[in-house]
Amino acid sequence: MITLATNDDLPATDVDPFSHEVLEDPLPFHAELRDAGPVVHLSRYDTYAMGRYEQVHAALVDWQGFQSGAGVGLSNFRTEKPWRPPSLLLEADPPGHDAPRRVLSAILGPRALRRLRERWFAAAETLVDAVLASGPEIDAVPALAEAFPLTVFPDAVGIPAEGRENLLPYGDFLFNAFGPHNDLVAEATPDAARLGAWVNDQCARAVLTADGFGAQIWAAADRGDITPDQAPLVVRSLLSAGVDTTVHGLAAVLHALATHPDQWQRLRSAPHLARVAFDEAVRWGAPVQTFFRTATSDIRVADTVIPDGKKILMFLAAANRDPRHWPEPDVFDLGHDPSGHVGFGMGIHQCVGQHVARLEAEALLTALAARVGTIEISGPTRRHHNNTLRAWGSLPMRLTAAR
Ligand code: OVM
Repeated sequence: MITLATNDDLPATDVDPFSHEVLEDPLPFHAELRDAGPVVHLSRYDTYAMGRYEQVHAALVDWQGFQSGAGVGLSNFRTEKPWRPPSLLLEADPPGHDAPRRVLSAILGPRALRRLRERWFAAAETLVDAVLASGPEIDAVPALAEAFPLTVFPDAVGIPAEGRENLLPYGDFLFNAFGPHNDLVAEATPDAARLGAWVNDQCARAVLTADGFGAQIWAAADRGDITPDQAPLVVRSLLSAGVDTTVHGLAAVLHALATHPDQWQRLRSAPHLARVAFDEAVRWGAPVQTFFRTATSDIRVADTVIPDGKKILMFLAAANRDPRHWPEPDVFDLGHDPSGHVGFGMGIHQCVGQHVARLEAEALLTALAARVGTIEISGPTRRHHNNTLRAWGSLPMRLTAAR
């Protein structure tokens, strides 16, 4: 590798950000990364890393300099064959990216979601009543964080009931696959082809209900807004990005509220803060921790020149807690203004499903705030390790009904 003179001062680390030690608690590594400088070389992967808000934000909005089309994982599609056909949204650049993006933005936009609002609020109320009836102690991961998205989202897409148990394992594998080929990937690889085939089968027009997001994507193909061969891949994006992300986003906000009783009481007395609570949890907990980009030329960042074709790992989670940007980054507080956080990304790829995620969170938190008096951790919590997601495996909680 040619090391340019200007790179002589580039800080380097041989820490593996995808090791179990870092995945268990990434916060100390994130602080080291930010303090080391605006760009750090990850020697283990010959990759560049950014942990500060300023550079992560700048890279996210510079799609010309930091492309997605070579993959947003460690694997470089310029030289390696992707494990599945690339996403037309996530793993694409303009101009190809734009038509699928426009189609999905309209289908998942705030106006389009209005018709789901009442149904999702009612579903959340039913779920919370059932959880409260099941006893005071629950595991909030399966009982709430997984149960609610799985109750409303697959129906909204319009996939059949059969096989929905494949959704979470598929997402878990997909988000692991953005990282290196470590034990997390190896352990799930035997199932990946079967899960991928099942997901692909759900994207066909014939299996989708007439009124869901999936059918609306096919209708966009009928109008000529996308081509018919693009439609199943756009449906696949919904099934890829729409389940595990919201599950772990909801788990993050539930954990935050259970460990901050003052913020929980604040939410109860001002339930309109449900959306702020969720965005603050996405900032503070960052369910999607990292994504890569690829340098499209020798590109200067601060005093470093990142060579053409190198992968850059953007630590969204570290940027969301950068004290150079945020006044109280490590505090979870409904009085914060979390806007500008990069937990949903930023720029042309910023989460197209964020309004869906916020509506799910608003429905669930509103139902909880109206029915639950106290919410506290009641046993040992357990993390679930994933190369991209910051996830909870178990959140034992005691819920008491509001009086
Ligand atoms: C996609 C996709 C998959 C995973 C994540 C994501 C966070 C998108 O297939 O388009 O965005």
